[in-house]
Amino acid sequence: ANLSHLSKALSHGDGMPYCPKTSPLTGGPIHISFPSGLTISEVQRKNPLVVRGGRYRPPGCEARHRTAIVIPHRQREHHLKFLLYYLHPFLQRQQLSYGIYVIHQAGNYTFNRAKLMNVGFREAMREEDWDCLFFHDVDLIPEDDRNLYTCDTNPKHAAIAMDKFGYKLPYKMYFGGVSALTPLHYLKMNGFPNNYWGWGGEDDDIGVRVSLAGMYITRPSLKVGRYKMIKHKLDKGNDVNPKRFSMLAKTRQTWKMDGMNTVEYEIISRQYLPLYTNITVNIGTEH
Ligand code: UDH
Repeated sequence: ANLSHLSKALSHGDGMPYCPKTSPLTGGPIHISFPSGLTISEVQRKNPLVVRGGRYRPPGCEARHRTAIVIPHRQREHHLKFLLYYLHPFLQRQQLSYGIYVIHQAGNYTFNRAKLMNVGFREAMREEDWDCLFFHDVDLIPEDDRNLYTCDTNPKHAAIAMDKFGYKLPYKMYFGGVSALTPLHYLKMNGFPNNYWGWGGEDDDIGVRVSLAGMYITRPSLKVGRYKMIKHKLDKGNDVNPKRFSMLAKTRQTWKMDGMNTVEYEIISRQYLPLYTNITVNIGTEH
C-alpha cells in the first residue's frame, strides 16, 4: 500500500515519473562557434525527438516545466538557424517540455519587437497551457545550460551577461534580450507596449511595467546568465526610434491603456515546421 502511494506521488498522467528536480544532463559552459555551412536539415537531424512545430517532451520522464520560447523575427534566417542549433539541445538537457514559436513580422514596415511578443504570447497560449514564456531575441545564444529556462516567482531577466556588454549588466534596470514571465506575470503588467516602432526603448518600457505592476526583476547569477550575440548591423526597417525617450517618460500613464488589452493584428499563416512553429503576422503600422 505504501509503495503504490509513493508511485502515485511520483508519477503523473500516463504513469511516467517526474523528471528529477535538477537535470543530470546539464553540463555547464558551452563552447559557441558558428560553423559555416550548417544547414537547417543538419539541425533537424541532430534533434530527432523534436516533433512538428518544434515541440519536445523528455523521453523518459514527465517534465516539471512547460516553457514556450517566443522569438520576434524578420529577415534573420541565418541567426535563427544558429539559435535553433544551440537552443534545442540546451532545452533538452534541461528536461523541459517546450515549444518554439517564431513570430514573423510580415511586410516591410518598421519593425516592432514588443508588439510581436504580444502576438506570440496570445498565439502560444491559444495552443497550450504553457507555464512559462521566454521572450527571446534571435541573435542571443545562451552559453551555460545551468541558465534554466523556467520561470521564477517574479519576472526574470535571463540575458544579464552578454559578450557585447563585457559580460555584465549594462545598467541596473536593463530588461532586454531574453526575459521569462509566467502568463500571470504577463497579464498583470498588461503585456508589452504595442507602440514602439523601430529600434530602442521598448525593453526599458517593459522593465518599468514590471515594477508598476507591483513585481520586481529576478536574475540568474552572472556566471550562468551569459550570452553570445551574433554580430550584425542595425537592420533595414528598424531605424532608431527618435520618440523612445519621450514615450518612456510616460509609461506610468500609458501601460494600462496599451498592451495585451489593445493588441490588434491579423495572422497571415501558421506553419508547423519540423523545428519551430512559424507565425507570420500583419501587425499594421503606426497611426
Ligand atoms: N529583429 C529581427 N529583424 C529585424 C530587426 C529585429 O528579427 O529586422 C529581432 C531579432 O530577434 C533581434 C531583435 O529583434 O534579435 C532585436 O533587434 P536588434 O538585434 O536589432 O537589437 P539589438 O539591440 O542590436 O540586439 C542592435 C544592434 C545594432 C548594431 C550596431 C552596430 N554597432
